[in-house]
Amino acid sequence: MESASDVWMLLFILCTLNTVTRTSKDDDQFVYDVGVKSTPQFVLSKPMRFLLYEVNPGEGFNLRRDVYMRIANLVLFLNKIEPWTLVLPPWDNLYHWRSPVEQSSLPWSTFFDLDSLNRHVSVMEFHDFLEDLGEDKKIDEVYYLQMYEEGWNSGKWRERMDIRPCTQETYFKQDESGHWRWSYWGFEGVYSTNFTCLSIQSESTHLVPFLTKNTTARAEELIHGEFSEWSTLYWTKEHGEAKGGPYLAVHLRRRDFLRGHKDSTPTLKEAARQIEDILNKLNLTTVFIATDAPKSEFKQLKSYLSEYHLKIFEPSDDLLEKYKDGGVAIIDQWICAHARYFIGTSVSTFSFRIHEEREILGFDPHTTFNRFCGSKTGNCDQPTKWLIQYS
Ligand code: GFB
Repeated sequence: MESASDVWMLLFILCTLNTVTRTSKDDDQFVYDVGVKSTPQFVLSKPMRFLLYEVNPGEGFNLRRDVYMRIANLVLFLNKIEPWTLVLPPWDNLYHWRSPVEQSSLPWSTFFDLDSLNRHVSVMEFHDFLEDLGEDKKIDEVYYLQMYEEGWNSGKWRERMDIRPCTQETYFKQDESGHWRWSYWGFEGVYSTNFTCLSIQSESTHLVPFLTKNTTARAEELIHGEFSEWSTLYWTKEHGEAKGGPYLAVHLRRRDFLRGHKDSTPTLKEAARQIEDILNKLNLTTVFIATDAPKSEFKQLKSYLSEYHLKIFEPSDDLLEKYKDGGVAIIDQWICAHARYFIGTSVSTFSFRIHEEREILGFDPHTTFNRFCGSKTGNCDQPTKWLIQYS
């Protein structure tokens, strides 16, 4: 999907646990129990290494899902060389989560099926990882990824990485004993003994040589570009023929998008005009609205479309307590994914994930890869059609 490379500021946290023990023998492959919870068995004999990451604090749920895929693919490549487990960063009071329910330090199992994630690469929850660390919650190394101070230099993109002084104040602080500390999503007592800023201009999988050799040499010299991040993802069935329920679904992003993307985000009146147009073309009368708009804006939108049936998903208090804001967002996305036709908001990763679900479900791409046009433009470029390649 859309490149998130400009925003996936991450910190990598590396740790090695020497708790791998052999548990059984399968032909000539040894199967190892890695000594940690929620982690599948490995067939490698080297000690397990752990990769933990974090994303810029202000980023939202779907952008984080995108970053997860990038890091998971990095771990996939790391595992070709030695056994690595991806430690999942807890979900902690995200900026966009506004409901009053408690949403701090949430494990990934709140929203995702870990067994499914484990089928791609070995993952574990942060709290399980800490339990395995024991009393001394020491992490070996922290790399704080930053942009090059001088930008792209020659103005041309080229892969490179260098250990550099930190270009700005980071949220890691060193205590009197020299330990580097940060809040670690509300888990106390975690620290690292090494903290390094790494200027980076690179695709995630190009970190493989750096992480496996763990060198402090100029890492760009170690990079080679033969890996395609997605080359291991393939589909063997044919494209489906999903039709969807008899409703139009839209994802209408508001709030920070009205400031950050004001040219491509429509006014409510303009959105209503575009919704009405499509409803008439499709001969439909019902539209499902997924939105982060405040209630007052939804009311206003409704007033512009009074001849049609406008639906939103409003969870009861019990459901909200159970699913939290992240779960409610997934439900919104799932309803959008099953509509006859979908219109999203330009550059929203929330909309991109709906495109992806619909493409997987087998909808005609013309019913999926659509977006609202901003008020000024009238008509606009539609989203790139990221189609599954079936083999
Ligand atoms: O998902 P997300 O990364 O998508 O962030 P963008 C938007 C968040 O806002 C979601 C809420 O995770 C939800 O918490 N939200 C947005 C919604 N639309 C809806 C909706 O229709 N229904 C529900 N239930 N919730 C990026 C952010 O947002 O936009 C960045 O990740 C930054 O932090 C950037 O703000 C400008 O790609 O839309």
